[in-house]
Amino acid sequence: MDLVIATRNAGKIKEIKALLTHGDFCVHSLAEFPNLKEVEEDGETFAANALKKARAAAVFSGMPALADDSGLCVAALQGRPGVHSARYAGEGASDAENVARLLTELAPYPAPWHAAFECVMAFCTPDGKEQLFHGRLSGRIIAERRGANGFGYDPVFLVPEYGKTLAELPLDIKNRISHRAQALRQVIAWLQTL
Ligand code: ITT
Repeated sequence: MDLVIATRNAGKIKEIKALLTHGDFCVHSLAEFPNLKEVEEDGETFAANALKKARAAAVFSGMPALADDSGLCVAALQGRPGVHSARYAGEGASDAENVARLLTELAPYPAPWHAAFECVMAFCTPDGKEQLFHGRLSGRIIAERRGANGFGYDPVFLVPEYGKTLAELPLDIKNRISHRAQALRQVIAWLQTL
C-alpha cells in the first residue's frame, strides 16, 4: 500500500520509517511533493492538527496519508507546551531553545516534574476516509540534558522504568515504548483489518 508520511520533522520520519518496515508499505515522504504548502497548525488539539496535515497531504498527493501531531504535556504547567511544543520558544525555535524555555518555566516548581508525551496520528485518504489513533508515554522532566539520540525534548524526558532519558535509549527501545510507536502500531493493525 502507498502511504505518504505527512511530516517534515526528520526525527519523526526516522522513527516512523523504522516501524513501517514491518508492514507491506510503499512509504513516500513530503520531499516527493515539494509544492505542497506548509499547513498552518492552528488547531487547539493534537487531533485537529493531525487531521489538517493528513488531509492536505492526501488531497495533494492523491495517496493515503498519515500525519503525526504530538507534543509534551507537563502537569506543573497545566499541560503546556502541548500543541505548541514545536514552537514553545517562538516560531522557528530549535530543539535546544525549546528545552531551555521548558526548564526556565519549570524552575519555580518543585520536582518531580511529571509529564507525558502525547501523539495523535491521523490517517486520511484522498476520497475522505479518516481515522484517528492515540499514544501516550508517561515520564518525568529532569533539569539536566542527558543523551544524544532522538529529537525535541528527549534529552530531558526521563523514562522511570529504564532510569534513562529517551535520548539515552536506542531507537529500537524508543520505538517499543513511545507515544508515536503506540499510535503507529494501532494504525498498522487497523490497516491490516481493511
Ligand atoms: P510536522 O508538523 O511536520 O510533523 P513538527 O515538529 O512541527 O513536525 P508537531 O507540530 O507535531 O510536529 O510538534 C511536535 C513537537 O513535539 C516536536 O517538534 C517536539 O518538540 C515535540 N515532540 C513530539 N514527539 C517527540 C518525541 O518523540 N521526542 C521529543 N520531542 C517530541
